[in-house]
Amino acid sequence: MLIVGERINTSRKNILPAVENRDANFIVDTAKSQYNAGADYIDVNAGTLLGKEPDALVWLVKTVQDAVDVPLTIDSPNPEAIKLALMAHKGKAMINSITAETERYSQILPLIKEYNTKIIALAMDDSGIPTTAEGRLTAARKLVDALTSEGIQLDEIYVDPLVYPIATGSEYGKAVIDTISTIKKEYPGIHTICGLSNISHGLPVRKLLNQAFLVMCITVGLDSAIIDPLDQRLMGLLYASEALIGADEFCTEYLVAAREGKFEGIV
Ligand code: THG
Repeated sequence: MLIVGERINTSRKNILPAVENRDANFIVDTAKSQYNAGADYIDVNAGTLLGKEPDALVWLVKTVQDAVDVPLTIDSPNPEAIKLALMAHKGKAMINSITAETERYSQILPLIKEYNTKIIALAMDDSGIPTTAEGRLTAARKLVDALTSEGIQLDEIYVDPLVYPIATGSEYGKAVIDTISTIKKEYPGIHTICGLSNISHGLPVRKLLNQAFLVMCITVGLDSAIIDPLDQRLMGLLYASEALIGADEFCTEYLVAAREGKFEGIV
């Protein structure tokens, strides 16, 4: 499982002032704690700063990578900000994200090629975010077929079905599950990724829903997740589910996590 740490995002109340004040220590601590908890990539998102976003994103890339040897997912609606962030990035970045929307697609594709990045492919097109699995699959297939025809390898593509709150439509969880399972069958070797926490928006005891949803997604083949790696129970369920579904050969990752004490305090 490829784990992307989600905590460096200006939509979080502690991160916003830290970025505005260029508080490098706070950002480095947030990066290190996620890395030590098992994050393979760290997401950086300064999207709420709008006009000040490009400078902030470049500062985040440099600040994190000066302190921690970890690649980043560059999470931005702004292609210009993504380009500047990629210029500052060391190693193999992941762009978050491309879509099948005509404009977004044409702006992001050259960046994937020029900077040889991994890419998160959102299952949406010019008609918006489809609510059904079939609609998401149509958008995802169009996008994946276009990317592969440009020479991008399936192993570099992370399809994100886009998670909607089940409080706004009781079938939205199932739509994500069906999208993941179908994409994995149709494109062997491709990756799937989710930001899980949107599933529980508007409901009480959100962590319970996030945890159950992660297990369900892993069962049908989710192999990457944008999560808070400091949530020990979520991480425990992640390692356990991977071992149980046969995605962790010889249960190696589960055993290492147990030996490192990652499950202490949750059982
Ligand atoms: N797919 C892709 N990228 C994404 C998302 C996705 N990037 C942004 C988001 N979704 C994933 N990242 C976060 C980051 C922080 C939080 C949730 C998702 C978070 N949320 C708390 C909440 O919702 O209650 C807020 C807590 C706080 O304010 O501190 O922390 O789906 N490709």
